[in-house]
Amino acid sequence: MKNKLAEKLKTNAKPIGTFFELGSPSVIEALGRTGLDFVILDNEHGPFEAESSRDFARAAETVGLTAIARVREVSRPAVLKLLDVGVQGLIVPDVHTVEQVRQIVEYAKYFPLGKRGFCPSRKDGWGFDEMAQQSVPQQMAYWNEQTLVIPQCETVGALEQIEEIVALEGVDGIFIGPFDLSISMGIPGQFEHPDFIAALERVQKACRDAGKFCMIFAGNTSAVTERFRQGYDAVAYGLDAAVLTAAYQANLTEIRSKL
Ligand code: 3PY
Ligand code: MG
Repeated sequence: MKNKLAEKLKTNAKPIGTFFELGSPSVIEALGRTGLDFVILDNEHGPFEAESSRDFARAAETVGLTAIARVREVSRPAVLKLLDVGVQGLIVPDVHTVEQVRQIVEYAKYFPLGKRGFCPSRKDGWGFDEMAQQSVPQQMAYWNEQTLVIPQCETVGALEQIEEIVALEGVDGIFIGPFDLSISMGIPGQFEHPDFIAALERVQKACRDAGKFCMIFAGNTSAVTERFRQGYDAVAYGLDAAVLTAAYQANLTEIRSKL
């Protein structure tokens, strides 16, 4: 299946996603009816693993949502299992060094960009989908283009080497994790701190200079619009459990105020 998120990033369509934590394919089906462009299957903070992520990826396909995954760690099995079950990109948390990013590219992209292991899998109908009838080099080129590799900038280490990280071939863009970045900088949650603002501007400039996209998390609706105004290419708005809770809270408060 074509990666619609990759297309939207190329055409500046301002895609909006959310973190998926609730761990039920039904939630994915519901999210697919909201106007969201993508979901991030959170294998870092969420309770589930690759086997469940397969069912979430399948549910996302039925409602036209792009499913990417936040990988639990930089390891070959963690990367391969998620990509082979059919997620269309990886967000890589807790990156500290350029070497870690090289490693993730090696696991996630096929030759010549990396050394991804080749195996027919759910992503290509176990070798029976149309694109799987092409030559092996053609298939590898196809998946390299379709598979987004997105390291997070959320540590001082990543920030200090962001120009080198984003320039790596095989890195498609950067995702800023404001919470962990601010914590790593010693200014937890101080998103208006001049050093934090300067850090974000540095990451955005590095992405622009390298011709790569820059994504960020935003916890409320006005922060989402503000981030797009600031030039971010995509925004992850909140997480499913929090948005659900906030909606019920607001509705219940309104109902009770009228009783
Ligand atoms: C962070 O803020 O640290 C994230 O990883 C995403 O919001
Ligand atoms: Mg984080």
